Amino acid sequence: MTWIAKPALRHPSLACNKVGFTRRDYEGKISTLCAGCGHDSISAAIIQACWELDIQPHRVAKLSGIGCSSKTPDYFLGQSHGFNTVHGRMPSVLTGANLANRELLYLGVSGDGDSASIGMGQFVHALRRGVNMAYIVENNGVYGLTKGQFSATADQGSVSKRGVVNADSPIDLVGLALQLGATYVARGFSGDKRQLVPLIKGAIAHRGAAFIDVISPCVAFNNHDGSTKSYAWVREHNEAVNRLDVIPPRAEIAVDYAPGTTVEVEQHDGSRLRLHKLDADHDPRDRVAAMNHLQARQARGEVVTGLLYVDPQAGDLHEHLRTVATPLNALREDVLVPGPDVLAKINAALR
Ligand SMILES: Cc1ncc(C[n+]2csc(CCOP(=O)(O)OP(=O)(O)O)c2C)c(N)n1
Ligand code: SF4
Ligand SMILES: [Mg+2]
Repeated sequence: MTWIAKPALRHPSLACNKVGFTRRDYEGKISTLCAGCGHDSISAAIIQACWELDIQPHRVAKLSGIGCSSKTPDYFLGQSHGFNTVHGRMPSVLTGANLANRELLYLGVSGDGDSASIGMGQFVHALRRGVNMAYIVENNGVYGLTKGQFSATADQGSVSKRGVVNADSPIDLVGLALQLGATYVARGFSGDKRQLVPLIKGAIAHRGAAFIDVISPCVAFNNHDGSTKSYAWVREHNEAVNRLDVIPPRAEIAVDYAPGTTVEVEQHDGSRLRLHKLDADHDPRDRVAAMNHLQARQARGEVVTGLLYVDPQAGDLHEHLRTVATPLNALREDVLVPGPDVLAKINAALR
C-alpha cells in the first residue's frame, strides 16, 4: 500500500486558528516514509507554519518532483491543490501555474537529487526569474528513494553507508540561490523545529523567490559516522546566524529580545521579520556579506543555518513581466482574444 488515509474524526475541543481551521485540517495522509526520516519533521513544520499563518488551505498549491522528499506533499495540506510532476520538472510546472493564477500561494517541495541534478536547469531559472514561491529542498545528500547513491550536495570526503568516499565537489544550493538572485535565502535543519517553522512562515509571507535548504537526515542510507548530513553531524556543526520571529500584519508587537541584537524588516504584505542576531557580524539584508559569511563558515567546516539573506521589498516575475492584476485564468475570452482589429493595430505599431 503506498498511502493510508487518516481517520476524519476531530476532537471538538481542538483549537482553531483565525480562519476556523484546526491544525489537523492542514495534515494529509499518513506518511509511509521510514520512521525517523527528517522529511516527516519538515512536513510537520509546514503544517504548523500554515496553521499559524491562518492560511486557507484552498489558497495553497503544493508542487513537487520525484523522490521520498517529493512524496511528502501527500502528507500535509490534504485540502490544498497538488501536482506531483516528473523528476526535476517541478520548477517549470510551478512557474506556469503561478503565471496562470497569481492568487495562490506556491509551495515547491523537492529533494537534493531532484533539484541539484536532473532538475538543476529548472531550479536555477525559477530562482533567477523571481517566481513568487516558497521553494524547499529536503536535503539528505543522497537519492533516498533509489537506495542511497550520493547526490550532488554530498560533501567531498563524506563516506557512504557502504564505505565509499565521495570524491566530487558538492553543490551548495544556498550559495547558488544567493548568486542567482533569490530574494529570501535560508537554511534549516529538520531536527530544529523552533528555527524551521518561522523560516517557512517568512518564506510564505515573502513576495518573490524564497528558497530554503533544509538538511534532512536519511535514516536508512545517510545517518552513519562519516556522513555530513546525519543528525549527529549537523547537531555538532550547526552554526545558526539568527533566530527568526514572523509577525503577521496587525499582530501585537511583543519585544522579547535584548536591544541592539535585533534586526526587523517589513515585507510587502505588512508582515515583519524580526531577526535576533546570534552572529553579530551577519546582516541578512546584504547579499554579498551573506555570500562571504557562508563561504568563510563553510571553510571552517560549519553548517550555517538561519535566514542568510532577505530583500523585503523584492519584486516578482509578474512585476517583471508587467502582467495584469487579474489572474490570467480568470480573464474572459473576449479580453484574451480581442479580435483581428486589435491585432492589426499591434502589427501596424510594430512596422
Ligand atoms: C527521469 C527519471 N530518472 C531517474 C529516476 C529515478 N529516481 C527516482 S527518485 C530519484 C532521486 C531522488 O533523490 P532526492 O531528490 O534527493 O530525493 P530523496 O529520495 O533523497 O528525498 C531518482 C534518481 C526517475 N524517477 N525519473
Ligand atoms: S529512504 Fe531515506 S529519505 Fe527515503 S523515507 Fe527512508 S529515511 Fe527518508
Ligand atoms: Mg535526497
